[in-house]
Amino acid sequence: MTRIDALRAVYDRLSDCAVVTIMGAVAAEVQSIGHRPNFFYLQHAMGLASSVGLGIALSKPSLPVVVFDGDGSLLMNLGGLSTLARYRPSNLLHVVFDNESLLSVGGFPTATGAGTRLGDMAAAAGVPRTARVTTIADFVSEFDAAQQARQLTTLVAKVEAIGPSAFVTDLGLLENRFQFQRYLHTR
Ligand SMILES: Cc1ncc(C[n+]2csc(CCOP(=O)(O)OP(=O)(O)O)c2C)c(N)n1
Repeated sequence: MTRIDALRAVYDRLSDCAVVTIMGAVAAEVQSIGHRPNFFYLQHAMGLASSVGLGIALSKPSLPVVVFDGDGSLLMNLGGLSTLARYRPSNLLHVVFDNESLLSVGGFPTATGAGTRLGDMAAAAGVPRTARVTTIADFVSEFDAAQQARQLTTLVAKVEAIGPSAFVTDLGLLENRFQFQRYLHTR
């Protein structure tokens, strides 16, 4: 499974959620499918997308929040899993695209290729629902199940280490920030 195909498969489900992505390849891929005012790309603060998603989910309990994280990013902030689990907002879906790689900075391997299982780590931290998928069909079905369950979920999607050929955007960081902030005020 490629991440862009997985993103395309759930794109229509993202219109009524606050969406937070990590920087780099994922952000570029989401933008290549189509930016929306409810999408925020957390540039530079590596590892903290789930923490930003947690804050939004806790402050807007009726708003579904989806975080698109990466294996390298999550490994930089493993303590974030225990904080997610401690507050366990029912409206937060934490998707981790595990490509076993720091793809955005050249493709250096991460520990998940050597056996580290992020879903198990999330479960051990206390995240009440976890799943691991390797196909688009399972990704979509677990994505839907997580949103229907109304329970904090970490969904690990094993994906190929393939990304966009270039990270081109005409969306400025501040423009994205203010647009997203305005979106949150409407919810
Ligand atoms: C604190 C910090 N360290 C390093 C970087 C450089 N950096 C940007 S993206 C990235 C890799 C992210 O890896 P992963 O979360 O696995 O996502 P992928 O790039 O594979 O999609 C790195 C190391 C950074 N932005 N911030």
